[in-house]
Amino acid sequence: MLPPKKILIVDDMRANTRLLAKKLSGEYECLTATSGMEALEVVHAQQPDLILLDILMPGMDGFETCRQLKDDERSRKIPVIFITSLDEDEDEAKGLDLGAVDYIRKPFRMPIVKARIRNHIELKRARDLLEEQAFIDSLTAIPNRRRFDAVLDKEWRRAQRNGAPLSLILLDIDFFKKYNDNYGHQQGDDCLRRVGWSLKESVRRAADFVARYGGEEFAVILPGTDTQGALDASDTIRLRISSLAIPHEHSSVAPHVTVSLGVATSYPERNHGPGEIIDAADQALYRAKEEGRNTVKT
Ligand code: GH3
Ligand code: MG
Ligand code: MG
Ligand code: MG
Repeated sequence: MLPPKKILIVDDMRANTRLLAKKLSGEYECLTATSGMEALEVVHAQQPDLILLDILMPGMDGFETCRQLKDDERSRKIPVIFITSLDEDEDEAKGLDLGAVDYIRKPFRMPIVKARIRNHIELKRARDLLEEQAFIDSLTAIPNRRRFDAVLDKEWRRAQRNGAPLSLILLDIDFFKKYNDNYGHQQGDDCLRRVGWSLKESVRRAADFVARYGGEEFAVILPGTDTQGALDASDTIRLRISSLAIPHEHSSVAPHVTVSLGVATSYPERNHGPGEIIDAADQALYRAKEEGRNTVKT
């Protein structure tokens, strides 16, 4: 059984939060807050699945709270439903303009509140699933090129800010065309899956990011890692994939599947883009191929 979804109920009147929590607690885990500030704290600590937000509150009102939630990457995607005694059309329009998904007027009717919550949680679930699928490679179930581009961009900008090194490994399976020709595409696909998983298991740091970069090419982004660290990681990867001992009788380097790796490290400067680290890793990979494959080059 999945854990119940979490709903944050925000209202300056404790009687209101208590009533809603009581009515919803059969279906949901209910969190409460009695001010906008407290709501932001609870949101960031607990990551609720949906927020019911009062508008008229002393201090920061619901509109401002919603604005801040939508301005923050960590809370931007959590659906907000206003639940308020303000019943002018302008107020409702303003609430929806601020990014709320719905607007319920007090006094509310509980079955309607419940139905709307259920709908918005379901919509959010479907949206999350689609988004996830758009960023996952369907063959290997690891992140795809689209995801790679987004992560590299983010890490590049982070490294620009904090002056830390950023390393990139590009990995390419040796003589994979011959592998397909000899064993067939199905087995080729299996080989790609095994290499992808092995790669994922080889990287240890939480910040390290593995993706399928293209056909039989994979990439690893290593934030805060210098050249030596990236070379060490590359050797671990190379040996680990080699030790899978996937038979490859037509390979000229070994009787099993091997990989070549190109490593690049940057200290990203302002006005430079991540294209240069990709080019550098690509050139290093080319050298690894030239120098006989089953090796790592910078
Ligand atoms: P090298 O050692 O120089 O890298 O030689 P190679 O044969 O691996 O290089 P090449 O780029 O010529 O061939 C890559 C092959 O990868 C060709 C293509 O059919 C195969 N490939 C690409 N994507 C997939 C896939 O999704 N599944 C399978 N089975 N094969 C794929
Ligand atoms: Mg109020
Ligand atoms: Mg290739
Ligand atoms: Mg290849």
